[in-house]
Amino acid sequence: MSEEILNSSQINEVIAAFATEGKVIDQKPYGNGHINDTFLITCQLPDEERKRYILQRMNHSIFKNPGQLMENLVNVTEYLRRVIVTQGGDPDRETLNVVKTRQGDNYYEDSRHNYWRMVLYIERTICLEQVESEKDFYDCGVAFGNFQRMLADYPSEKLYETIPNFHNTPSRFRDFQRAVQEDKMCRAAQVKEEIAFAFAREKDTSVLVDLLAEGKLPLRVTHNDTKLNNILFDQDSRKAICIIDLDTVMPGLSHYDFGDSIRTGASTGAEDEQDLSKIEMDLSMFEVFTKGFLEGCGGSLTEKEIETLPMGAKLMTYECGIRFLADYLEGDVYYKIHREHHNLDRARTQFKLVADMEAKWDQMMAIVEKYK
Ligand code: ADP
Ligand code: GN1
Ligand code: MG
Repeated sequence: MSEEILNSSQINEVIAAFATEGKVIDQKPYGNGHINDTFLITCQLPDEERKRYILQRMNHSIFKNPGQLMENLVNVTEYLRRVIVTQGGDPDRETLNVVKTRQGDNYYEDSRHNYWRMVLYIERTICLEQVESEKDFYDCGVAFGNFQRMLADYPSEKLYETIPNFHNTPSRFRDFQRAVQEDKMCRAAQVKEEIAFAFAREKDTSVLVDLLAEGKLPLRVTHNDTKLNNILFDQDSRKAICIIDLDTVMPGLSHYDFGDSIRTGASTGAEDEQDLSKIEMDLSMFEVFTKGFLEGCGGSLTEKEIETLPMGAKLMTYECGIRFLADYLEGDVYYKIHREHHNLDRARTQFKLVADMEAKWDQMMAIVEKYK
């Protein structure tokens, strides 16, 4: 998505609105998120120490109500702080810490109606784009499971739905169908195979929402965007310490968090890999994450939830695929792209993963059965 390009003097003006410490000595674009514009800000303190901050322009065309989004973020992180302290953890490293504006607000609206927020940069951490070892991915499972457990008693009625129907796969399918019908960029004819792949799996889209409607799966407070680069590892201990990107914390199914992690962490290649022979769903990674996630959830998942986790992995991957393909058909208006056909490449990796999960379905089912 391409909003107005920002220049450094505009950014300096925005930084000045926040209650940072010291003198700003550097600011640069940062990270690989697909949605917000992220900057790393460095300030020099009087004693030669440095303090760093993450400044983000929230994507206002995706998050329609930045005020509600920030209220969620502040409430959830304050709640997590209290839980982390009770558990003897370090709340400055284990959750995000919002830096308010000099006026005391949670976010800043600039004169061009861009919405900005700031959090403390968590020092001595690493953010991975791809899993490097089974241990890393097991740790991710524990951390995402823990996140869900820590928020188990959070009053969900206090959470705004920042993106309605975020993981409602049938609704995502209807959006995809509309994009195919409208075919705004006249690209549908070139991607017939991918469109057919998606249409052939329409009946799967409602499996989880139907179980929820029938009362067979519980609604929980979930993160909803548990891709690998939304977790920070401690540089020294290599432990997964902090879950970030809390914009979509909303009521959801545990499958959403499980599935989106499998989609990214158990894939043998990058989300935008062009050589599809490099893309598979690694069963050992699937297993270590399952083990970690269930441990992190502290035994709270029901038998039905556990036995349907493979469907969470498949549907989150499929849903992501149809979202990328819909965006390609609509002219790349949602996700940031860095090359032509980027969204198509991303959709293809997701569909390759879905096909591989279907081929490995019995083994995936046997793994979750083992941990039930
Ligand atoms: P997006 O919604 O665009 O994905 P994120 O909030 O995930 O935005 O931030 C983008 C990237 O910035 C992350 O993947 C991570 O690398 C980095 N990042 C974000 N917040 C922090 C933080 N508090 N400390 C360190 N790195 C961070
Ligand atoms: C986006 O914000 P980021 O890059 O962590 C998207 C997710 C997708 C993901 C695909 C708010 O996540 O839903 O699964 O890209 N976030 C939003 O990589 O749409
Ligand atoms: Mg992110």
